[in-house]
Amino acid sequence: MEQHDIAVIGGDGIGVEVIEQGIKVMDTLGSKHDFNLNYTELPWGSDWYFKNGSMMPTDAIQQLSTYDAIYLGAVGHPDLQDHVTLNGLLLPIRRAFDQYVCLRPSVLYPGINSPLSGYESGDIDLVVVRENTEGEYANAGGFQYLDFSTELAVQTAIFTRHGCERVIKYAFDLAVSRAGKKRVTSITKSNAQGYGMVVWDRAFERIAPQYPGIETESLLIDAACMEFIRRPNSFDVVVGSNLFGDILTDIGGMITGSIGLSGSANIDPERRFPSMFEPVHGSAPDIAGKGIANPIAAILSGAMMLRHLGKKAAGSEIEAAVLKVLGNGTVLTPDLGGKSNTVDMGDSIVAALA
Ligand code: GGG
Repeated sequence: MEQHDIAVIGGDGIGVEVIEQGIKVMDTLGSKHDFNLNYTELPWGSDWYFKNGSMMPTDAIQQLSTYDAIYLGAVGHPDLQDHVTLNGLLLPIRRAFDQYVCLRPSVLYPGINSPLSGYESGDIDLVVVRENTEGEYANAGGFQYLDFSTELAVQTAIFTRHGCERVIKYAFDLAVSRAGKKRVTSITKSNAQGYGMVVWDRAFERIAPQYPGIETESLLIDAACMEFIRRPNSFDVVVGSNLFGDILTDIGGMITGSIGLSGSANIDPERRFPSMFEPVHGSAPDIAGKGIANPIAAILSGAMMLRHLGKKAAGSEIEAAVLKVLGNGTVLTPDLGGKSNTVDMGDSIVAALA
């Protein structure tokens, strides 16, 4: 039986609740698909911060490097500033392991109503490929005169030719492999951001001709936000910078019914380091502890992890079970208009696997 060592960081808020369901679902398939996931729970996040003064230990990256993959819930706590939680855990992990591709699909599933009228299941089926290690989330900048009336900050976005080209190339390869519209949309803002985004555009223009079978378009981020609402069915693969990808995938979640359905993968495509799988949503402190969070985003992130580990059939089986449960429409969490709880949803997906 194949063994895989998985580092589990439930993190904060609903992160812990939804990850439990993901583990339950994945474990259901182990013996059928000949794998065993050995989980190590790492109690890092905001509670760790309150006790130790940091979001994770100083040797966290060293510890994580020994695992085959990382399965993460969420970070964010109402008593901690968000830049502390994000810069103390999520972003350093993505950078340290060069997880330069963040894959975030947005699919309108059976039984789910889009808030946009006129779209049926399957009409919206796009994937955002978000640059995940540099751009606007590069750790470059600083404060001066903090707490004085002259307080100032410099926040620098980093766009390298290498960083842009590799993620754009990944997006094109994905468009070739998907049974989609064979279309790559580049998201930019080079009219206003006349340096970094110009390097981005130039990389896109250099890579695109290498894929003559793929249609291309380039949209400014503001227009892209509008077009995600106006013509979401026209998109196939969308490639954008770290910040733009982050924003667009929240819109992608909402137009496909709920961000509680959006899984994601932070991937090192060269497989030198562990990749990390996490729901797109955050810790949702308003519903944390109530047991009503939708675990599907975490469950679908688990399916992406299994695919990455080479267990493609198991990943597909989980996706099919999710579609079956949503299509039945009897077990729905409150974000989808239902009254079921987190465990009910996890259990019904396990039952659908059987
Ligand atoms: N599930 C991951 C999580 O906690 N996300 C919160 C967040 O703000 N993420 C920003 C990002 O993905 O860059």
